[in-house]
Amino acid sequence: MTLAYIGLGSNLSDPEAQIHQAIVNIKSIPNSHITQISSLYFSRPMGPQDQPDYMNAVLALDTQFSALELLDHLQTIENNAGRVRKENRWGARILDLDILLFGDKTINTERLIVPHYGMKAREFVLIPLAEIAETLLLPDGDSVSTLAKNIATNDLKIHSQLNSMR
Ligand code: 5RU
Ligand code: CA
Ligand code: CA
Repeated sequence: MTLAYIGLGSNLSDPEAQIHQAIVNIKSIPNSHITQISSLYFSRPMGPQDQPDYMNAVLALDTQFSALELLDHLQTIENNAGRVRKENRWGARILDLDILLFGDKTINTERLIVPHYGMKAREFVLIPLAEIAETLLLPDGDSVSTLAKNIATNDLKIHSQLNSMR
């Protein structure tokens, strides 16, 4: 079994409902169990600014799958939510499910890079991650709590608890 951390994001088509439904669907991934879910957060868009605010959360999933098998499951859930791949990189999306961490593995392939390359610079990842994994260290030894404490909040706000969905 591997403890994976997954980032969830949405800024289209009722983001709160999208995140809720994504959690329901992640719960139905076989051979895997959600162990922690962060609060749901409102966040300002990073990258392109001409898009709606996001809702973001992070969850921990104990899984028997390989990282690439897990990625297949997550991409199926994204596609079933109606996600369409557009030319505009980093534009608005119905649902984005990222593998942030996969145990303490480092993965560098065409399809998948873990740890997620942007996570140390994104408050909407670090702050929810620190909420559910206070003592977690990244594969490079950095403390998630220390990174979260030192990053600018960029107006990140808790919207609601998702704990009841475990
Ligand atoms: C450049 C900088 C590009 C940071 C991206 C999300 C980035 C986002 C999200 C919020 C993107 C990738 N902003 N911007 N939440 N994804 N708040 O999930 F993150 S595009
Ligand atoms: Ca993302
Ligand atoms: Ca993604």
